[in-house]
Amino acid sequence: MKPTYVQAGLMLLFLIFLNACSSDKKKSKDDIGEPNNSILEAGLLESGKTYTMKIDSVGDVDWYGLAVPEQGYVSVQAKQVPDNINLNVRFAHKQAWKTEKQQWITGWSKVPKTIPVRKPDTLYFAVIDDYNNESSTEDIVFKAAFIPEMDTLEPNDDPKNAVAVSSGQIMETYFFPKSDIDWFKINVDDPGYLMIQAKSVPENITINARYAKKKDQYSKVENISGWHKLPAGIQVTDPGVYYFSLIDDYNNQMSKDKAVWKIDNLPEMDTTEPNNTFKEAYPLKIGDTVASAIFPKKDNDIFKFASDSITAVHVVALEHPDNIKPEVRLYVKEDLKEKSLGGWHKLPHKFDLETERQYYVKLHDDYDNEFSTEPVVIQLIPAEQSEEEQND
Ligand SMILES: [Ca+2]
Ligand SMILES: [Ca+2]
Ligand SMILES: [Ca+2]
Ligand SMILES: [Ca+2]
Repeated sequence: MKPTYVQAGLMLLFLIFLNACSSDKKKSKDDIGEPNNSILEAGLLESGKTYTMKIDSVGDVDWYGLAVPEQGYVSVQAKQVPDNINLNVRFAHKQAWKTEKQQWITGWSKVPKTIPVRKPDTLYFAVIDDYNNESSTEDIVFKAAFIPEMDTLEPNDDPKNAVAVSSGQIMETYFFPKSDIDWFKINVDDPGYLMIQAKSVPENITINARYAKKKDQYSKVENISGWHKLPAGIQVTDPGVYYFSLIDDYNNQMSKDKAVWKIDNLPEMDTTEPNNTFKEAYPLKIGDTVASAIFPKKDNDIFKFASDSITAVHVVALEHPDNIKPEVRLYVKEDLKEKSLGGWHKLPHKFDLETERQYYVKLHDDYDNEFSTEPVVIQLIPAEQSEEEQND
């Protein structure tokens, strides 16, 4: 008897069911299998699920894809990698309509690797042995995972999308993934200082900050400081928009925990500023007392005075903050250049002078590693010839 259409239909369904079972079995072994040597053959992965793969011939390239539902990150990790294999991964977008089917968006880098992804898309990646000169029949266990965005201020990887902040505003940012850089900008109305301080930072992260500025509104943002660990301050003598970027110090750590920090625009507390160059030296007379703050870190305060008929001067510190160890150095102008007369001296210190000369005295903290908004108060006291010297 001929099977009815219904029977045939049922048989077909049964076969489909069997087939589904067997492919399920295959999937449960998580081998999404060769061939996957090009982006067009890439096996689509489920986020966070572990799979196995092999670099089973020299030069084997395995392609995979992962759906990215929204802005976030994609991480590729592997375990049980055979000793002779160094897995490298490179990410790409698919461009089906072009001759070159993959548009690379990163270089090759070691697994594990996490990259930011700004838009929903299917992200593809290729996995190889680093020099394409090793192979192994052993299984490598790997997974790719989508990590939702935790840093609501991203993307802020360059000055063009710097996040505007205001003085004292509590900021929460994330240094994720490795080599993440976060840009910010602040409008300075009143010259003084900018000071970035952290309240809490993930244990493995050391924030470094660098300041930058545009010469005018049409020019590029240019760095105006080196990288400094927090607290990181800078003197701002002109009003305007100041930029700054934050990174982990060696760009080799990342964290899904937040860093909490703020930037303050502090008013000038040091009436002798700006006094950071010999040209800007703050004028004193022998006998004067002056208060200046060593702020921010590495601040130098330069003063100038004329010796007139005086042959020696004591520089004494009448008061200074506990953390600051003031030191001074004497300079004189020679052939239009300032020349130091010896090294740094702890206070009090007596300097011998030639009469009728212009001198400069530079004040700093001994290791340039401390700063304070409280002033160092110094006085230049004309030295009487001591009795000892008179007796000579
Ligand atoms: Ca970030
Ligand atoms: Ca960033
Ligand atoms: Ca100062
Ligand atoms: Ca200064």
